Amino acid sequence: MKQQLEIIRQQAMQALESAETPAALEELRVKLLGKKGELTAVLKQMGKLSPEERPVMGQLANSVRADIEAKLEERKTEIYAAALEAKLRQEAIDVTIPGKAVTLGHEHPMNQVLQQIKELFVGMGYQIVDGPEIELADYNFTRLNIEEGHPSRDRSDTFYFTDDDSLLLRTQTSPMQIRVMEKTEPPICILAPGRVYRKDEADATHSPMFHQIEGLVVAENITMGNLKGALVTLMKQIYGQDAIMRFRPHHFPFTEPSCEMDMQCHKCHGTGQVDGQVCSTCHGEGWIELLGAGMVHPNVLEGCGIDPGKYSGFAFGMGLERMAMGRMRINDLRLIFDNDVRFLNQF
Ligand code: 2NM
Repeated sequence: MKQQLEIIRQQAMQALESAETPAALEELRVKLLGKKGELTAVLKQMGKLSPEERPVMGQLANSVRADIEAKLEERKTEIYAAALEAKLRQEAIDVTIPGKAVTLGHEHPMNQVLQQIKELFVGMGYQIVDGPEIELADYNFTRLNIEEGHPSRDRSDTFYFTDDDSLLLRTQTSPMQIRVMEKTEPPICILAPGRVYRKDEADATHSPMFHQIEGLVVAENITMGNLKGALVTLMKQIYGQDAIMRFRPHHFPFTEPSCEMDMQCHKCHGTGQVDGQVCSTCHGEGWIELLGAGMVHPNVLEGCGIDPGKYSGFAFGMGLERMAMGRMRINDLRLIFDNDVRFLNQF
């Protein structure tokens, strides 16, 4: 019997040592220690032993059981550790593999031109001002000397919010100039860029929403010469030092006198023709219209509490998209709003 027990111990140790899975271990535990197991089978024969032998064999059997249990525990720990190790190795992340490249965007071409214009004017001492896109008709029209019944007030041209036509989406950024003038004692020197809205069908040159940049300078002794200086400086900065400008008389309700500024066409150099064909850039005009401007109307100054006898001012307004299109040689306004990266990536 002693021999039997020693054999069980020895074989158990070997079997446990070579078990590689939790399932194999469990199988061995049942086979060795279970009710129908090998050790139990031996212990059942204890009754046949003499009273002297019984405690000795009992002790031996207990030590065999203890050894098997200890070995089971040891192998269980080892197998779990090995399984964990394998799992970790399998799931390991190789932090040295290069990641997916993030493609960085860049400023929209229109905003690049806006930024350039803002920087130039800030350099000349202008302050950038911002204001509401939902405006009172009073600020958008009346106080800009635009009389009742003027075509720009028409419901087919302007987005109104109310039946009495008192609240609207601003059609220009000039209401901002009014807001500044009524609050500020001259000298005033501001630039007001922003979105404006007009009921236009979208085509290559029109959009119901576009951007305007308007400027205003009010102080003592401001003349048309100051206006020309500021605008020629701006255009040469944007279109090149060799750009040629002209001023034409025009009419705006809010300025007197008023003018428009054109740039000589860079493609046909003012001739309107390229290789005997009508120039496609200026449509044969020889000039490209850039902006409107003028000396602020005395009615407008007075309406803001500024004495037109003491102060004078100039103002100008231009379309940002049109500037960007000329600067970046873009031929369709809609490309600016589509936000197609294939287009945007070219700038
Ligand atoms: C333009 C053309 C000419 C203009 C006038 C004013 C104000 F408020 F001072 F009267 N702001 N902007 C102005 C003048 C705008 O846009 C084509």
